Parts: sequence; structure tokens; C-alpha cells
Amino acid sequence: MGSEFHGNHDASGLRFAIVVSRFNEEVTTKLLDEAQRTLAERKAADVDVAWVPGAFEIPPVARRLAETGRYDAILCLGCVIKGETAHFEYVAGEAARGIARAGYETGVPVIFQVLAVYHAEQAAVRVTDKLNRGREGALAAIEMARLVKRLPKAQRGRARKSRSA
Ligand code: INI
Repeated sequence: MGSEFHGNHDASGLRFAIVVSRFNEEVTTKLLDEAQRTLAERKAADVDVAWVPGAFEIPPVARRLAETGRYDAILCLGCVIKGETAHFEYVAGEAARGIARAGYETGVPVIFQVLAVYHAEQAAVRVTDKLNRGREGALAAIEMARLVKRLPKAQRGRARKSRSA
């Protein structure tokens, strides 16, 4: 019989860092409030917050925090809204790629809750009680932190060797 691994939404004893961008602050502060509220309600032991100017700056800070080994998960919050130019594509694309890499390369769950929308109204509806992306991000961070704790320990380099054997 194989094993089945699940996380859960109990944050007691867990430590989190949130990286949040100031650009489109009316949206990102709501994402942050809801994320903090959810982590507190689920009894997180500690929640640190790092502010960056825009979503483009989230990945290096998320990676740096993940590398400290202090956190069970990192939650990235931001809001990219399409403007008149292609700038939006680069910012949203690099934020997504960099956040994913921070998770892959450190082994720490790094949660991507950077909204990428075409209009400000689409962002506004995603920080309401009905569609609460801040809360969703916090729950994903808790679930992933718990899941990773339950997975068998990684043995660096082994996976690659056995695949090529
Ligand atoms: N940053 C955002 O977080 N959201 C945006 O919508 C946005 N737009 O549209 O320009 C944005 N730009 C700033 C970017 O993240 C960097 O802070 C800036 O380019 C400096 O590196």
C-alpha cells in the first residue's frame, strides 16, 4: 500500500513570512489584512512582513527569506493591473517566474498570490468576502507548510541519479 500525504489548515507552531508590494496599495493592503487575519485565526506562531515597491521586486526578497530557514512558508502578495503599455506583461511574468523559482530552488513553499488583472475593478472584486484572495493565499501557505512537513525527507542529488540509472 502506498502512502497518501495531505496538509491541513492548522497553523499552530508554524512561522510565515509575507512579501507584499506597495504598487496598487489599495488592493495589496486588503490582501495583507486578510492574509494576516487568516494566519492569526489559524494560530500561526509568527508572521513577519516585508514590503517591496512593486511585484517585480517580490522574487529576490521571497528567496532571501526562504533561504533563512526561519519560515515554514512564504506568501507573496501583489497586484499587477494592465496599463497602456507592455510593462504589465514583464512585471507579471517575472513575478510569476521568480516566485516559482524561489520555491523550487529552496524547497520552502512559496505561494503566488499576485493578482494579474486587466482592470482595477477585477482586482477590487478579488479582495471582497466573496472572492477573498488574501485568505486563499494564507490557507494555501498553511496547507503547503503542513504537507511539506509530512513528506519523506529529501536526499539531495538522489532523485536525479536514480532517474538516469
Ligand atoms: N508593479 C506592480 O506591482 N503592479 C503593477 O501594476 C505595475 N505596473 O503596472 O507598472 C508595477 N510596476 C512596477 C514594478 O513592479 C517595479 O516596481 C518597477 O518596474 C521597478 O523595478
